Amino acid sequence: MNTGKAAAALALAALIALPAAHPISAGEAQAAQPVSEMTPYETYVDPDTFYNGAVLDLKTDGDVHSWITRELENMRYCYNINTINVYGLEGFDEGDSNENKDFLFQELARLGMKVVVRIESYNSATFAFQESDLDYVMNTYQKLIEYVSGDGKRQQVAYFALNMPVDDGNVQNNLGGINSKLSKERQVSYAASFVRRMREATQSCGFDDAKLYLSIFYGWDNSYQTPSYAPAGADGYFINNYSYPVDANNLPDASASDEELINQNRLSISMSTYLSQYAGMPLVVESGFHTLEYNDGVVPNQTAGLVRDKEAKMRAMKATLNFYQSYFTEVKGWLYFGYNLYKEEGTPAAVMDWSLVYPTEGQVEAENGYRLGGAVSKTEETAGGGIAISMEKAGDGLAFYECAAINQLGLRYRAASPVKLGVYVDDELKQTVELEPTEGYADRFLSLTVMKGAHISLRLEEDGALLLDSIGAYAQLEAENGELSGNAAIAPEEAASNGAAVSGLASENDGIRMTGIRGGARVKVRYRADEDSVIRVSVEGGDSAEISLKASAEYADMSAALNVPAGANLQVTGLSGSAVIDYVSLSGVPQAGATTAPTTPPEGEPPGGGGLSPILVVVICLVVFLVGVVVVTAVMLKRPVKKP
Ligand SMILES: [Ca+2]
Ligand SMILES: [Ca+2]
Repeated sequence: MNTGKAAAALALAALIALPAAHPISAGEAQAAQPVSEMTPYETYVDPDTFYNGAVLDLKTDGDVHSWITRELENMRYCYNINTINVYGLEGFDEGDSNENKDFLFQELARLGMKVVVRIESYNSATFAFQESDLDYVMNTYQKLIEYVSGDGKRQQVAYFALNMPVDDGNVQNNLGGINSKLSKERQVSYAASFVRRMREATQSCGFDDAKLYLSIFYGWDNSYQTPSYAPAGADGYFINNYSYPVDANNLPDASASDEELINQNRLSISMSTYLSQYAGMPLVVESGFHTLEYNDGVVPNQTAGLVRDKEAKMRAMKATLNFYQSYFTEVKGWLYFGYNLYKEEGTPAAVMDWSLVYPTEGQVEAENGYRLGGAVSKTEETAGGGIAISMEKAGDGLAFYECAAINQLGLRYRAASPVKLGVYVDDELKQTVELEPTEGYADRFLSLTVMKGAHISLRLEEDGALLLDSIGAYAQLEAENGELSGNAAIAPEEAASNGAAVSGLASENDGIRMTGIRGGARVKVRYRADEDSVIRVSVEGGDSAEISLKASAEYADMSAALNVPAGANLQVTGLSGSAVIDYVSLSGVPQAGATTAPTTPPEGEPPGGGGLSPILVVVICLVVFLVGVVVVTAVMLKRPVKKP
C-alpha cells in the first residue's frame, strides 16, 4: 500500500479547509502548554538522545508559513515531538523556489527540532535492485540532497531514510519473488551502492557526517527472508513494525494489558530478526494506531494498528514506546504515523484516524486548547477538570484546531465584570460577544457556523478578567443548551446527541428558547415521543410552524418549512403530547422579508428528511474534489512507501 502519495494527497484532505492562520510568536507558545494525552511522548527529550518523531503531513495551500509555525509549535509543546518525518519534501516548493523549505528549516532550528529526509521514490515498473536503478533515485533527489546538506540546513537533519522497496509487488515480480536467490543477492549489492552514492552526494555538499539509515522490512506476516544489509555500512536502520490485533472482531479495550493491546509477541518477531542481523546498530521504528471507534465500529480490512477506541489508542502508544525503550537499546526513535493524518485506506475505503490531533467536537476543556498571548491555566475547584484558563489582556485567548462542522458554540465561563470576547474562525473575526458577569460558572451559547477543518480562536478584545472552563462545539442547536421554561427540563439520554434532551413539553407554557441562531428556510427537529405529539416552533416576531410528531420510541426526525432570519430567536413550545426534543437544526437560506405559512410536512417523512443544507452541499463538493485530488495525485506520484 502506498502511503507516500497518500501523504501528499492527505495534506490537502486534512488541511484544505485551513487557510490563513495567525502567526503565533515564540513568546506566545512558550512554556506551560499542557501536553496532550494523545501522544506517545510523556516527556520532551533532545532529538540526539531519542527521536520523539511523528509524520507531519505537509500543507502547501494558504498561508504556509503560519501553518508551519503553528504546527511545529503544537508538535513541540503539546505533543513533545522533537523530530518530524515528512513525505514529499522535494515537492514542498514549486519549481526552483526554496521559500517553504527555508522557513521550515528556520523554524525547526528555532525550536530545536529535526527532520528525517526520505529518499523514497524509484521507478517501480523496472526496479530490480540493480545499481542502474540508482540513477533514477539519485537524479530525483539530487536537488533536495544539495539543499538539505547546506550549512544551516544539515544541522536539522536527523538522518536520510533510504528506501529499500521490498514490499512492492512489481519489484518482487521483477526479481522472481521476494525470497528468490536473485532478490536476496541484489538487495545486498543495491544497499551497498545506495549507501556509497548517498555518502558521495552528501559529502560533496559538505555534509561529512550525514547519517544514512536503510529501511528494513520482514513482511507484514514476517514471511520475507530479507537478507542482512550490514555489508553496506549504513549508520542505522528503520523498520515498519505495526501492531496487528490478535482478533480484529474482538479488540481489547483500554483496560487490557500492554502486551495484549499492542500484540507484543508479534512485534517481537521482527525485532528478534533485526537483532540477529544488526545487534547494536541504531534502529528507528515506524508505526501508528487508528481506532474502530472512528469508523463507528465497522472493522476495516486494514487492521494494522487497529485498536478499539481513543482510550485504547492513548494506552497503546505509550505501551509501544515503553516496549521498545525497555527491551531494545538499539531503538533510537519512533516515527509515529502520523501527527495530523486521516487517511483513506482499504476496500471498501474507510478513513482512518492515525492522527494525534482530533477534531474539536462536543465539549472540549479550555485547558486542551492552544493558548494565545498571556493566557494561563488556573486551578479552579468548580471548573471542569479542576482547571480553567485565565485571560486578562487584550489578545489573550485560546485556539482550537481541526474543528468539526458546527452551528453552535458553547462557552462555560466565569467573569466578575462584563468581558468583550472576539470569536474568530480561521483568524477572521466573526462576532464580538459581550459576556455578562456571572456568580459562578455559567454557559453562554452562540450561533456560529464553522466549516469542518477550520480553527476557532477566542480572544479578549479589551483588557478584562475572564476564566474559560470549556467550550462546546455543536453540529446542531442542542435543545438542552436552550433557555427552558415551564415544565421543560433537561433529561440525560444516552441515545441523544450530546447525551441529553429536553422533556416536559406538554403545553404552551413549556418551552425551549434559543437565541441568536443561524438562519434557514427549514427547521428539523430530532425527537422521540411515547404518543403522537404536536409542538410549535416560532421565530420571535416572525413566523411559526406547528409540527406533528408521530409516536416513536427511537429518536426520529421531522422537518417543516419555516423562514428563520439569521440571528433570530427561536421558541419551541409544546401543544400536546409528550415529545422529548434532542436538537433542532436549520437548513436552507432565509428569505428577506418573506412570510412562510405555517406548514406541516406529509406524514411519514423519513428520518433525516429536509433536503441538503448548503453546508452539506459544500461538504459533498469538497469530498468530491478531494477524491479527485487523491486520484490525480495517485496517478502523478509514484512514491511508494512501505505501509500496511
Ligand atoms: Ca476546564
Ligand atoms: Ca441533545
